[in-house]
Amino acid sequence: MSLENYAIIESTLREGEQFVGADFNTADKIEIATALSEFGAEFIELTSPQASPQSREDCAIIANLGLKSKILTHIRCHKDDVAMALETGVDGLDIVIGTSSYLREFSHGKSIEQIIDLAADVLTWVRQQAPNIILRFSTEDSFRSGTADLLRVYLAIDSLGVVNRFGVADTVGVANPNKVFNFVSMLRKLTHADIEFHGHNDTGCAIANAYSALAAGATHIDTTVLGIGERNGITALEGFIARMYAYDRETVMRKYDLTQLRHLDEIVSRKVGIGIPFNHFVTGLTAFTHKAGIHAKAVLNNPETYEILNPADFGLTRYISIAHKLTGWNAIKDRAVQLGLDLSDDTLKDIAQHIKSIADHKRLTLDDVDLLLFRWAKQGAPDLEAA
Ligand code: HCA
Ligand code: CU
Repeated sequence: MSLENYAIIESTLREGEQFVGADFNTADKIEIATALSEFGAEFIELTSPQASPQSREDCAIIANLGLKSKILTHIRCHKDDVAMALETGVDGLDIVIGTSSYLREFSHGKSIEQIIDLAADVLTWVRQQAPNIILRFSTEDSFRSGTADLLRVYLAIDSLGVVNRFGVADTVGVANPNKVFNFVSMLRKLTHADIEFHGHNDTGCAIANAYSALAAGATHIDTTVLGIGERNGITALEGFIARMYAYDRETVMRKYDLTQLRHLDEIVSRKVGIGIPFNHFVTGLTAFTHKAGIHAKAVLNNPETYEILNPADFGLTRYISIAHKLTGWNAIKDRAVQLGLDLSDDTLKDIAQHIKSIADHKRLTLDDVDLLLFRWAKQGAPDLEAA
């Protein structure tokens, strides 16, 4: 597969606004949209202008900021929503309608025939109103919809030739990479428009599912910063980037300014009142921390031994943790060199053993290790009983 032409539809200002902690005001949205554009997100998706008067105003404000990213808004399959969205000056409309039996029964109450008729009417009308608008049509809860039903809907819309992109949505996080691959492959063979994947992370597959979608011929992936969204969210931007970097580093580095990721995470985490999870992709506190002596030694010789992501490409640095019982003398030596201390290898091995024996009994900090190294350099081996 050749995955160079995918685009990110960054939905922090739409799906992300549905995260329980999110309550973005106009200034917040401008700051986030500007940072996303600087990062290089090809598209930014905004909450429907129908959601509230302020949402409507903000859509127009962001659509008119002149950002590099194209601005989309996410609306229901209604002409009223379309008309209001077109007035805001956005570049594209992401239209969605539910197709699963749950949504048909408990949400809008329409049959598959009615969905096709409504979608055909609305989408054709949009194309007449706005010949150049980017138009996407998506089925909510695609992976719990009958495949035959879904194909009927997509094929009927495809035959109209009015949409630029189809969306496939794993609304409840039920899909897995095989299912996504199979369905998107089938859609790719049978239809002509681009394909977008939107995947929730309830069962931990959102990033893998997005990758599978691309492998099967999808062209657009929905993400949010820190993965925020309904419940536990969707494909995290940082995780998706990490995945694509592991696949093809050059393409990712050419398309996006990776050094902006940490900044983006800081902005969003502050605004939604959560910390960046310690184990988050790329930006988490421990993402580039090495601990065991065996790892530390190899990483000091060649970081790639234990790193698929180079922290420097993200404007970040690696950290080698040395103040613990799994430490090794190579890592201690590296620290001694950083501190400007000249200690022989034999001495450093003794120091490492000494640290291990202390760490078996109490928690150490880097300051403790530094103190020990300074003392040892100045006074030689301490009286072990006293240490
Ligand atoms: C929603 C549901 C949605 C839509 C995705 C899409 C989902 O909140 O409206 O438009 O492709 O997960 O199905 O986010
Ligand atoms: Cu969603």
